[in-house]
Amino acid sequence: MSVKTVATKPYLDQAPGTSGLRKKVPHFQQPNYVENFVQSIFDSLEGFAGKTLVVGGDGRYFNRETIQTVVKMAAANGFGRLVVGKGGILSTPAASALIRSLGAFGGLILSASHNPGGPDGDFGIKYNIGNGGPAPEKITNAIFARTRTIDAYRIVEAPDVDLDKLGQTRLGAMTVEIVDPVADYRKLMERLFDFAAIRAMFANGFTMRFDAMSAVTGPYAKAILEGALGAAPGTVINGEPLPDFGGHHPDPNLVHAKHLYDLAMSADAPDICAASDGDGDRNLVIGRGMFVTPSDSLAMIAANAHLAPGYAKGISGVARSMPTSAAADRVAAKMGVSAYETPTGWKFFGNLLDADLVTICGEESAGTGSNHVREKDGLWAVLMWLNIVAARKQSVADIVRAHWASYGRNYYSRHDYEEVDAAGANALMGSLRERLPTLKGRRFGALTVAEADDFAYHDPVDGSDSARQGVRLIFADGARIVYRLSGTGTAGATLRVYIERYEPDASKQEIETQTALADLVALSRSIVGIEQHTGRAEPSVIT
Ligand code: VG1
Ligand code: CO
Repeated sequence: MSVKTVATKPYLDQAPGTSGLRKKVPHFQQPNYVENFVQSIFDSLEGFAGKTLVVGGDGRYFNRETIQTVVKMAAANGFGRLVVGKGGILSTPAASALIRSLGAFGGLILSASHNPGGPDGDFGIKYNIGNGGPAPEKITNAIFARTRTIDAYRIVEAPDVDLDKLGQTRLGAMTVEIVDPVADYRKLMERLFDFAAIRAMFANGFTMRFDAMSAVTGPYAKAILEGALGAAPGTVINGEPLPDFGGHHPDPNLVHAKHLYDLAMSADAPDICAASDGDGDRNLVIGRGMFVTPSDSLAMIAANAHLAPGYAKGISGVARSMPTSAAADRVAAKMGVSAYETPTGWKFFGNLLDADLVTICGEESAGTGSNHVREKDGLWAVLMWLNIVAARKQSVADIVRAHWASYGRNYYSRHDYEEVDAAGANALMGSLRERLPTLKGRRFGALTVAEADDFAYHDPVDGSDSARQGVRLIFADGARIVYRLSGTGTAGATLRVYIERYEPDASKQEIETQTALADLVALSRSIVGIEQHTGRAEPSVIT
């Protein structure tokens, strides 16, 4: 088997964002674009000779081609074993689980998550380390630096590997192993949750609809919900992963999964409706007549996790990303466990989980997870809710209302101004950052700014610092407006505005969310001049 060294020139735009490198498919299809990035990853790592690399993706367009490239480059760079999900499929949480159970050196996950796929859609490559989690900034910074100087990559000349045939083959000195993408993950879920109780609940007439959005979760959801748990056939819809997700936007939010929301609010709603995103790490949970916001879901899972066998001993702590509502903090305080606030992106939870400072983590962007892997996990969150409902023998709506009554409700919404002009968005953030010192103490109608800062994080485990992670305006009554620019978009800039207000009074907890937040929403626009800077009077997506 001959190893070729191929000369190449750097691309200057290969900076990993919130979750790996994400670009449009045609961008990735430029000559050597994938090869440069993959070689830069390998060049930034040490000590992997003879070790195992896990590779898989969400099945989107360009997944298979990229896997073939990775296989040949991994062999040329000296990995000993490459483990790939059959058909090139591995959900993000399943890849994380596999890296951990195999004791692999790391893994490459190919996905652009909830962004559309297809020839003109999005693609992405992310490196995960041996704990199963996204590489920390120290590594992603090194990878980016390498992409800017790279002058050659290594690849073996060999025919493509058959990704659809289970079993082992050899490529030079490296073993290539095609594995069932679901088996390992399913066993892990069986260990964490009370499958017998959930199965009995389905046998007694509990109903569910799970929309896999023609993305990666279909095979997992069918095997676990309809297979192991006995949910009625047809519970899982859009269960076949398609390279273009059927032309849909596989983002499980109230905009792109509106049909599910409408079903959950209808007269013949199932007991629970749920969905997951392109790569299977996000979740949407809607009980009959009751949407559970992701921030609330995190708090409620933290409060009830002990009902699941895998968490019966209790939790060590809870972490949330800074823009996520503070609902989980109240649970942690009452339980007497620690609460951490991190920058956006799952990579910041890894150290806290490894050090057992926290058990449960979550983000407002429909991500929840635990120490079972080092990624957020969509199906895990859904199974956790099923376990909680089975154990409490209450509806989702009753559990949510009981939680608000005892902890208070954090009204919460995120307003996204998507694909706006990048210069305008940067100017908005720049001028807001400049004005920060002058905002503290100022009054806007009934609202007084108590704190105004740019969030900075000091990692208590490795001592690393991450600055400029989002601007927070915190008001005297604890309400918040947070501004940050997305790090996952592939066109223009996306301004995210996060709005939150706490309501302890149980008689005022059933107001429609946008109504409850109306004053803050209006201020969120006027205070920074969103329309002047972006040309948008209204957000494109409200979740
Ligand atoms: C978004 C979310 C963030 C999440 C990230 C990756 O990032 O806000 O919470 O961790 O996507 O999720 P940003 O930088 O666009 O706000 V996924 O499911 O796209 O891997
Ligand atoms: Co995702």
